[in-house]
Amino acid sequence: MRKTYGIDELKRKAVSIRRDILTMLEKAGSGHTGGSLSIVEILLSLYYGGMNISPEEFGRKGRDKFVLSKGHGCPALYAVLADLGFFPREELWTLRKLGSRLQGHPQLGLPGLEISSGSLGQGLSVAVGFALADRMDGVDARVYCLMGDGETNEGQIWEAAMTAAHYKLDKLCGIVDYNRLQIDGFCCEVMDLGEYKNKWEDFGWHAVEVDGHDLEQLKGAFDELRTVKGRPQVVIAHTVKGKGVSFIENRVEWHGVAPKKEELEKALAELDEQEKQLG
Ligand SMILES: Cc1ncc(C[n+]2csc(CCOP(=O)(O)OP(=O)(O)O)c2C)c(N)n1
Ligand SMILES: [Mg+2]
Repeated sequence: MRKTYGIDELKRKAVSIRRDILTMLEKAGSGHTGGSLSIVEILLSLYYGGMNISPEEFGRKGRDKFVLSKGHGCPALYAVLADLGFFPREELWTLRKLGSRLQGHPQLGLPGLEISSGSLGQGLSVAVGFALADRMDGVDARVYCLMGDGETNEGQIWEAAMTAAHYKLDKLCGIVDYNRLQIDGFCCEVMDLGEYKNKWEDFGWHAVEVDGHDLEQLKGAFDELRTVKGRPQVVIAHTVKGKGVSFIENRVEWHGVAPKKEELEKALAELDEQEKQLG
């Protein structure tokens, strides 16, 4: 039996996952801080409830599958996978080291990973392939694909979106980490995404918007979307890049840098405070 997690437990977990992310990045001396911190609740909602997946089931036909299309957010995924026991927790501290299974972008070979990723724009196409393959195999499983909002500037995303709607892939669920920032500025300035929900709907998807840090809203959305028939679904998750650390939140300069020792200490103190507030 898979363990079930309450919202309060997951809130505490979000703090400890953020602690791990920041510690890993500081030890690595490089990596993507903002875009890792923004996806914590999305990952928790899927891996600790929404998805039918566990280390024991990994590799079993019929498991739900997760594709981290925004591969640079992998410190968050690694922290979650380690916490669930996909690999030993000590390995977290080898992030980005030569020979480590935890590379700066996900590389197949690490238990829990379904694909290598990092070249943006490709993950949704892979997820479409997984969903089609499951259908052909008569397997009843869901496929989740987490994209960045800036990433959806890529044309390939929309080719995959059209394909998913054409084949009525109702086991496919996309999630967009809608944190409004990309590598070098606000999405609306770099390449405006326009009427974003409408865009997905026009491509034939069932789209919903949630607060991407609200675990109850996320759970509600993933539960509801499981019942949608004949159409792929997307969760537009409104998030804050760098969520959880005051001096990292919404700062474009925190896209691709790791905290230094004293920044880590300050950040960990903030997380300790948040944990205390949770009681
Ligand atoms: C094809 C490709 N082009 C460029 C990059 C470099 N890159 C890494 S992260 C990033 C920004 C992506 O923005 P977004 O999808 O909003 O993710 P966030 O930074 O918010 O996590 C870019 C351009 C890449 N990884 N792949
Ligand atoms: Mg973004």
